[in-house]
Amino acid sequence: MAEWVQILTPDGTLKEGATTRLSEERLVEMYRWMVLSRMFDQRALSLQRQGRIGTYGPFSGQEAAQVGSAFALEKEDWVFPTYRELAVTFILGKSMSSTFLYTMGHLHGARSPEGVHLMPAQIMLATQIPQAVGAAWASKIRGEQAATIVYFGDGTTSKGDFHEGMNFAAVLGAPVVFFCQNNHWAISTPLAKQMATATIAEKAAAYGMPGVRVDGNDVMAVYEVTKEALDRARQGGGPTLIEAVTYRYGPHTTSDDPTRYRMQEELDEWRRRDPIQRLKTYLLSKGIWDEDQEEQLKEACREKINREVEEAERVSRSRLSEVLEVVYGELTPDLKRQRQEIERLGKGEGGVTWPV
Ligand SMILES: Cc1ncc(C[n+]2csc(CCOP(=O)(O)OP(=O)(O)O)c2C)c(N)n1
Ligand SMILES: [Mg+2]
Repeated sequence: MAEWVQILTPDGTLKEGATTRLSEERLVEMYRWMVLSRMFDQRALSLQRQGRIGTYGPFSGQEAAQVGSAFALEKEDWVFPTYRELAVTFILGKSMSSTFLYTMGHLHGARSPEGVHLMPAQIMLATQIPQAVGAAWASKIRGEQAATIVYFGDGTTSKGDFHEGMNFAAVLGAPVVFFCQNNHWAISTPLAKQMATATIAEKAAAYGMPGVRVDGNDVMAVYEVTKEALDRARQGGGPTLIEAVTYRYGPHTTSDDPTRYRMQEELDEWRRRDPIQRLKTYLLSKGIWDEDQEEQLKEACREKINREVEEAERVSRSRLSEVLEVVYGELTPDLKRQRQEIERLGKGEGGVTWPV
């Protein structure tokens, strides 16, 4: 395996000579977020199977990459996520109920909380990358102390927008961190069919920026490399590419069946490097966590997730006319005409029975 930054090894002990600047309290806080995120993920999967939410893209296995990087962010920073970074959005303050609403096709589910620099989840691969570079460049021009982080997957590095974004960021010295969650698969396409380089991090050299490869299942190492990159960006040191090496346990989305293209042995191998189990082992060995606390945490998470599901299910369905209302502050003449058409259809003309 190519070189990477690692602090916490899969057996839950610190690598020889490695230290973390994270306090015990912060580590416990990270652990709580990781457990809550995994339980959310499992619940969402089961809700989809019951037909209570729509298509869902699970992220179990990738909690350390998400929680570690989110903990390195400052309030002023800008965040551009994909569909996969739900744990990041929870830490930034997006509620789980609004995420459930999103998966139910409710328009308000895409909304970020007021005052939080979080963009909506991007599904069109890589398109968020040049946008994030633009946002970072704007921060630089305005002389703000903010950095931008943009998330994407391994497969996304094959798109032109990734290369354009990387080049512009380096040329402009934009304060942006490119955070790639290399989970080894782009739906059913494995990494080896995606690129001919040994790592994603090494691509940074071609653009003139640092590239860092990190054990993405090691929350301490992910925090460390992300914090360093964000601090450097805020201090005028320009962009960084981070490759967090991790694995998704579940299907790409609920419409996918990974048993058709992935070997069980590969999954078993990654489960032995589980990000949550290794942090738990560490916390137990330090005496800052015990099985009673574990039980209490799981019970509290279950209750919280139940409340969030109930809250989402209480919200009435989006009205069809809302799709027009959320585009502009004031409707354009063309959208007004479309609204009239929707109202006409809603009255039953054309046999349509959607809520309008
Ligand atoms: C422009 C574009 N092309 C194709 C797709 C369909 N698509 C959705 S996710 C995906 C694979 C993405 O893989 P990766 O970048 O590794 O991210 P991951 O889903 O593994 O987190 C593809 C091809 C899309 N959403 N957008
Ligand atoms: Mg991937």
